[in-house]
Amino acid sequence: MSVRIAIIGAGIMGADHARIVSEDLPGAVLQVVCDASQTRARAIAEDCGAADISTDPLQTIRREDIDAVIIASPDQTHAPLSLAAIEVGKPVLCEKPLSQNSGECRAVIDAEVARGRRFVQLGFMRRFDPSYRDMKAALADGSLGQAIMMHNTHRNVEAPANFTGQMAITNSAPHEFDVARFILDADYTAISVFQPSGVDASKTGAPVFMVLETDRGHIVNIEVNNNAAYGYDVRGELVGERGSILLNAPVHTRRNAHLMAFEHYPSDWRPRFAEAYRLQNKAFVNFVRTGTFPPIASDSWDGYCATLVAEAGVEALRTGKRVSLDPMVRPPLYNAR
Ligand code: ISE
Repeated sequence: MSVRIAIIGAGIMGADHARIVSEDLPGAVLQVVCDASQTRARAIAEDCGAADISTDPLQTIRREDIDAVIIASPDQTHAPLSLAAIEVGKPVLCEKPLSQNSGECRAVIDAEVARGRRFVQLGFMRRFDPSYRDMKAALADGSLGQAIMMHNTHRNVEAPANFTGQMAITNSAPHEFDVARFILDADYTAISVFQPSGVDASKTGAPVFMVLETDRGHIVNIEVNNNAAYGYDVRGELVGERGSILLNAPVHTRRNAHLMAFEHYPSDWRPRFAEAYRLQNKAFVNFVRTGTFPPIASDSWDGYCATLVAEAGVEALRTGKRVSLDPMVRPPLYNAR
């Protein structure tokens, strides 16, 4: 039988998940689209052929005709809705971040530990991106030697109106916090955050530059510039003792004209990471069917780690000081990789 999925939140990511479920996920059906706005839920349900719509997320999660839930509603709803799904024993694919508050992440971990299994697959989709996967494989095959550093750049065209420098750390950078930690197989021990002088820090989308240290001695730097103007651009380079590997974005053509060469940039992250989203959602359906957590996916523990470092980053930005992170003890449930 097909996995019957409810999507909660019919904004930019909810709409994308609805399209993926209806067009690209054999073995899954889009059963319900739920959104606070009935009009928005209906529009997406009609576009993607969902069986039903709802405006009540808790009731949606509890419906008997729902096997699994994709949470794509605003950040502050992620943890409470994940908890509601765990309570009724339904697997969740939750958009990042799990919460912007580490205490709330801890509550999700406690609920999973109490039930003795993982329910939440977290939407840090970059782990599924072919270019990051190549990077991880290159490190594993030994050709680069030991990893030393990882450079990361994360640029959006224009920050949403509510975006502060703090949200560059709590909403954008968690992607890098997670994927660098995954590739390097290390935990962070400290973070320092810098802002170019002359930048109005209260301005929407003020850029930040972060330097992180890991418990295996790596240095990781991350530039987040949410007002880069020219396009959505994510770059990364892993530097090892004997070589380095750079991410390539999927670019299909290069145009030559007027004595210049041009390549296309997408206007946001969806085209850049389309394959990552598809593979991530496919892994989620497999998780729902088999009960086996996808080996490379992020879980609640990974979400907690990303939020802890984001909280430390916010403090580092506020105080201008390097902030250390305490070593963490991973509950055995999350060792099962
Ligand atoms: C947004 O919320 C995302 O998740 C995107 O992947 C990221 O690139 C963007 O910076 C975030 O604001």
